[in-house]
Amino acid sequence: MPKTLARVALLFVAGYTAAALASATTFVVGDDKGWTMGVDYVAWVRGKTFEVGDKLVFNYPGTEHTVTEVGKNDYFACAGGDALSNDRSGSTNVTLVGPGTRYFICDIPGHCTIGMRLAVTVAGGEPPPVASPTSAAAASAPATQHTMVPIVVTVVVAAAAATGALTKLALL
Ligand SMILES: *[C@@H]1O[C@H](CO)[C@@H](O)[C@H](O)[C@H]1NC(C)=O
Ligand SMILES: [Cu+2]
Repeated sequence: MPKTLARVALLFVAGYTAAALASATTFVVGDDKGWTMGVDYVAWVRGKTFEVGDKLVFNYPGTEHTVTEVGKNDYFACAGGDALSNDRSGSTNVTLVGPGTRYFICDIPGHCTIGMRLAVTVAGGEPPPVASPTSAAAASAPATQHTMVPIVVTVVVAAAAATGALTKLALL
């Protein structure tokens, strides 16, 4: 019985990953206008749903702008000095590898302050397969917990494998 449960958990994680990969969307930031001044990126984000595995494509003349990823505070302060990453190649692709908000600014002086910045929030899309076996184990006698351990380990390994698959996709 525990073996069956473990298989179900594994299938669940594998299925979730497959679904996430299959539905990956590529967003061209600013659409036809691209990454430039005079575009309202707050409005551009509005109404869009970003999911784990989706990709952002920034198109811009490489000498004129940068795609600089920063933390939340630096996003609001338009400060690129402590950047997480910086690119000015003219074509910057960013894969949204996990849930949470990511912040991008243009680090050319004056550009961010007049609106050349983008905050994208990725929906919390983590699979919850550990939840039921763990809470079931916690609620039952210690003897039952022993049989639950291999299931939890399997789920963790499966989750790690799924993360690995996502990471590989991110590198494509
Ligand atoms: C970025 O993504 C676009 C659209 O998917 C693709 O055409 C382009 O080759 C990618 N650029 C890089 C540097 O990977
Ligand atoms: Cu700029």
